[in-house]
Amino acid sequence: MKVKLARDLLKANDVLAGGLRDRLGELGLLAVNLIGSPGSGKTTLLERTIGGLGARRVAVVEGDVATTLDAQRIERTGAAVVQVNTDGACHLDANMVTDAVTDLALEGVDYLFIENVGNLVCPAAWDLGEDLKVVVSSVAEGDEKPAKYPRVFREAQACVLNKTDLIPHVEFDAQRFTTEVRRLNPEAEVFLLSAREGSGIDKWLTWLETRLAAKRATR
Ligand SMILES: Nc1nc2c(ncn2[C@@H]2O[C@H](COP(=O)(O)OP(=O)(O)O)[C@@H](O)[C@H]2O)c(=O)[nH]1
Ligand SMILES: [Mg+2]
Repeated sequence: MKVKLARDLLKANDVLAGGLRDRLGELGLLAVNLIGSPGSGKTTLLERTIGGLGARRVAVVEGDVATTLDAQRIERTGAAVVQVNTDGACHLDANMVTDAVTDLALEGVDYLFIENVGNLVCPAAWDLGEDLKVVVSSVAEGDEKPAKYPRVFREAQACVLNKTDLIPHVEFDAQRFTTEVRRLNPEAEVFLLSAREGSGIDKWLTWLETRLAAKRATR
């Protein structure tokens, strides 16, 4: 029975996510679901990405268990943002995001970024109507994370390895990390970057622009 309940919940979520995907598709924007551990640098990556793309082109849904701290950071960039507090839940679901986007003016926006609750496990199972899932990992977490948490690395269209500026200070084998990601998911793009210092950001921004153009070309 428990298994059936979980399946029904996921099915209901998928129906809602499909509706949201259609709506976002009509608006012609690219929706990106950022998934990663707490502290991997999702919000810093967003701040840096908004700086590169231009605040007027970006809207953000911030997911956290509690507080509006991340939404306050995004607000300072000038991008439109709404915070969702899950009150204990370890992931966002399509219902929360559908509700959140009604508070965002999306006309003229090119990108909707959804920062999921910091967690490498739960968010992988929940479709949020996004076009792309991106997993954000950092060198401070260790190079074996793809092997230990394979599902999210398998499902993501891209993997950002953040905090490369710290490699000289931590034991991290970037080759081992990327080899494992490629083994799990040969199609995934892998970006090695430092959201704090900006190195490697250009390739990430170019990839986003390419994906946006590709989505619009199929409309
Ligand atoms: N050294 C370094 N620190 C970073 C980098 N990106 C984020 N951080 C720091 O890591 C901590 C967590 O970052 P945050 O963006 O809040 O992570 P989130 O919980 O995934 O949203 C903060 O202290 C950031 O300043 C980076 O590229 N290099
Ligand atoms: Mg954050």
